Formats: sequence, structure tokens, C-alpha cells
Amino acid sequence: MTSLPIESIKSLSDQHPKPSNIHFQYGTAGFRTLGSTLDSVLFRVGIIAALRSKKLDGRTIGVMVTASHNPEPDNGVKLVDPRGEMLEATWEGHSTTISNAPTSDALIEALENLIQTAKIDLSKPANVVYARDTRPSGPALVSALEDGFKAMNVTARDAGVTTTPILHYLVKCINTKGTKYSYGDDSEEGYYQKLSTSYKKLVAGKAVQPPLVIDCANGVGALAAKQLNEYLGDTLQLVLENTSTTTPGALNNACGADYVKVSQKLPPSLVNVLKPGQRACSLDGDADRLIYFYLDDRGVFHMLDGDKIAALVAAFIVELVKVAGLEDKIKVGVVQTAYANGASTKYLQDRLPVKCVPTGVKHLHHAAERYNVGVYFEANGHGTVLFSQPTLDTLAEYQPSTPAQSRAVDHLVSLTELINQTVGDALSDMLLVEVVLAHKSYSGEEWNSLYVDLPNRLAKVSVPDRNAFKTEDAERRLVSPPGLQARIDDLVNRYQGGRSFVRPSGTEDVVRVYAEASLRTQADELAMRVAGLVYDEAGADPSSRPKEFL
Ligand code: NG1
Ligand code: ZN
Repeated sequence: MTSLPIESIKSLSDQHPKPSNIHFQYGTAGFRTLGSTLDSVLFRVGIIAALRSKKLDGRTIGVMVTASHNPEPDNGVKLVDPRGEMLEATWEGHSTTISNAPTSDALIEALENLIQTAKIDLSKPANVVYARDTRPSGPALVSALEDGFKAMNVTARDAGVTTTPILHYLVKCINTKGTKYSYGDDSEEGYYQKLSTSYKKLVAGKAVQPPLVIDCANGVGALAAKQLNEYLGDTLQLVLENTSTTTPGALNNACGADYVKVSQKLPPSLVNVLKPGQRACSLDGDADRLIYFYLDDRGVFHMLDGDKIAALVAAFIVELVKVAGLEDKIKVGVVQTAYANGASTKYLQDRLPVKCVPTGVKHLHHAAERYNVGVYFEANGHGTVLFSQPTLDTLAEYQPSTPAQSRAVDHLVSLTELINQTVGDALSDMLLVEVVLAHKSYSGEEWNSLYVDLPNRLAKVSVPDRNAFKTEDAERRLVSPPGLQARIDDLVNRYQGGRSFVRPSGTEDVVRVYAEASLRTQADELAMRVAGLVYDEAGADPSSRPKEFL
């Protein structure tokens, strides 16, 4: 191909017309909205993926069709760059422009513009690997995506129904195959094999932990956890719950990581399953978020969120680095967002360098890449640990001088295999947590006692235009609408241990409000009052007037 196949694009595009009344936006997690409105977007993403691959000399681009933790009628699509990472930021804008071209002719014009601006050589090949989660709208959307591939003559590999992190893993494996940076076998089996083998090495000689209950959110994580269970054999017993992937309406409904994190409650479906003291965790709908929890002896629910996972894991890695005798060569740092619980930030800052970045995986990932070992977790349970290439080289070349050093280095190497280096991965993170708990002989309660969470509340307000809300200082302060931040400050000052911030969501048409304070009632009240300010300022939808919380 030396020029755009205009006729083929036009005739297929006419079968996937853009709805006239919708403006699409490639946000922090790609396009995400009601699945029934996304047909034209998927077709166009097929074409964009082809152009992105051509731009990168035919390297394989990933496409994931999912709406993660969002309700079942929603769906979405995002592109994955060749190293398994999120799409480069400038292409988010290109994608938004192309998705909004009103007609097939306007689409051709937008594509020609991109080809010129990005200097794309159309004669290069186009390679894509794609997958979807279990949503009912998935198959039709994938077929629109495939029409986009057809229009551009893409060599496309269908990875079927799988988790978001497995798709990222596949992208990285395909692009590193046969090089010295080979990331693994480019198949699901390769993924399970890699995770289970490193897990077994890490827990060898440790007492097998009591069974772990997994709330699979009735999503694709159920299928993956079932497979992983077989590879793990008797080294870890998994009790899979909420595995109804074909029951209409079940996905993420009163279960899953987002339900647990936002409502700070046990999923009702686990009430008669979970025994006091037993460890449990929830995945989200595409298995890239993980939240742990347990009931204490009195049956009281305790949540161990992304911040607690970061604290547990960072401390463990720091300890291994020290025992290995590599303290001077390998520095560990942590990356959080403003949603991190204030108590976790304090706990970590007393021990390690900590950086706060805006919400969105790409910000966390890039900041974590600047450390030798970068631990990043969002409070909602999305996160991973990145090992820089020089750190991997240090570990490979290091000559330990004692058996203890040698064991610690082996463990660090196994961790680099166990932890997904491309993106947050609930199953990989779950094994990581299990490794640390096994090494420390920690119960959920002991892990939870690392620090005490400040009571907090997350709320959302539907507003006519979320873009009217602009922030600075890693989203911790509003610069627009003018004057609103001063009113928030004024409220916050009236609460002991008070902290609150407001930012527009990147994935939903809402403004989010976060508040924490020393007492639960105060955190709830502060969140509600700040949400009230936002509501009054924005002339928001009356149905979203904050009255009470979940
Ligand atoms: P938005 O909608 O921008 O708040 C949410 C999460 C992010 C991230 C993205 C992607 C919160 C408060 N926000 O983004 O952390 O995970 O979804 O899924 O949890
Ligand atoms: Zn997710």
C-alpha cells in the first residue's frame, strides 16, 4: 500500500456510520461509554491501529475491547503500544479527532491529515493483536474492529476473550520475540507458565497458605483465575466466587474491586462464604485491579486497597535488596496519586522516596520508570512494580558472597518474572501479595496493621461540562472554575485531618470528589459538602445532587 485505500475505507465506513449526536473522547483508558454507541469508534480504531503499526515500522499494536469495572452495558476500546504500554499521548488526540469525523469523507480527510502530520509510510506492514472481555456487546464491536483491519489490510491476530493484562503481555512478547529482551512465550499458556513457575520458586520451602477466596466480578478474570489455578497446583488454593460470566447483568454488579473499594463493603455474595480471618480479594471486570479484604473475629470488614498493597510490596523489595547487599546500586521508589490515603503516604514517605502524579496509568507508569525499582499503585488496586533495564542487568551480573545474599538475589530475579512489567495485573499482583504474606507469615490482620487508613469517601457529581474543571499540582488543586478552590479550602480547614480535592473524571462524564478526615462521620460530611459546592457551582443535573452515600 502506498496510498490510503480510499474506496475500501469508504464503503466499509458507510456500514459503520458515526452517530451524529455523540462526541467521543480518547480518555485515560481509551474510548469508554455505552457499548451500543461504539460501532463507528471500533471500526475507526481498527484503522488507527493499522496506522500506528505502520508508523512504528510494522511492530505489533494491541487493541483491547473492555470497559473494565464499569457497568455491563458500557464498553470501550484502547490501544496498546509495542512495549505493552499505553498509547503515546499525542495519538490520544489523533484518535479523538478521527473518531469524531462526521462522515466517511471527513474520515478520509482526518486520516490523510494524520498520515501527513505523523509522517506515516503507508508501504510498511500493519500488525495488530486484539482481545475482548466477556461483555455481551463485545462480539459485535470486535466485528466492527475487524472491518477496520480489513479496510487497511492488517495482519491481525485474535487473542479471543482474555484479561487486559494478558493482552498487554502478549503485545510485549510478540515484539520482543527472538531478541535478548524476550519477555516470554506469546501465548496465554506462556503467561500462566511464567507466573506459576516464578511463584513456585518464591514460595518454595514456605508453609502453604490457607485457601484464598477470589471474587472474580463475574468477568473474564474468572476464566483466567481458573486456568491459573491449574498451573499453581497445590502451591496455592484458590476458591473462585462470582464466576458467572454469561449471566446477563452480573458483571461488576454488587461485586468486584470497584464495588469493594467505593462502598468499602463485603460483596453480598460473599457473606456466607468468607470465614473470619480468611483472606479474600476482588478483581475488576478485566482483571487489572485488585483489592484484598478480610473479616475480623467480630465479623467486621477490613479492606486492603492499592495503597496497602504498595506498602506491603515496597517494604518486601527494600528488604530483599538490603539482604542481597545491593542497597547502594538499587534504589526503590513509590508512585501514588492524590487518591492515595494520607496515612499510606505518610507511612511510605518515612521510608522511601514517594512521588504524586495525576490520575491515569500512563502518568504512574512513566514516573515509576525513573526509579531503579518503581512501585506504583492507585488506591483502587491498579498497579505494578517496574524494574529498570540497568537493574535487571545488575541482578543478572551480581556475584553474591553469602548464601543469604544469593537467596535474596534469586528472589528478586523471580519477582521480575512474577510481576507484569507492562501494566497493573490483578492475578500477578495477587500472587505477589501471596508471596509476601507467605514470607512474612502475615495474616490479613497483620498486614493491615502496617498503618491505619484515614476514613475517606469518594463521590461523583454529574455536571453539564466536566471540562470546565481544571486542576494543577497533580490534580490536588482546582484552577477553574475560579474561586471554587478557595471555598473548598475553607471547608477543609474546619475538619480535623481534613483533605479534599475535586477533578474531572477521565473515563466518565462526571466530576469526582475525594475527602478524608480523622473521623468517618467527618470524612463523609466533608465529601458531601464539597460535592454540594461543585453541584452549586456547575448547575449540575438535579438527580446527582448529593444527598447520601452508598
Ligand atoms: P477517572 O474516571 O479519570 O477517575 C478511573 C480511576 C483511575 C483509573 C481510570 C482507568 C479512580 C478515582 N479513578 O479514572 O484511577 O483507574 O479509571 O480505569 O479510581
Ligand atoms: Zn480494569
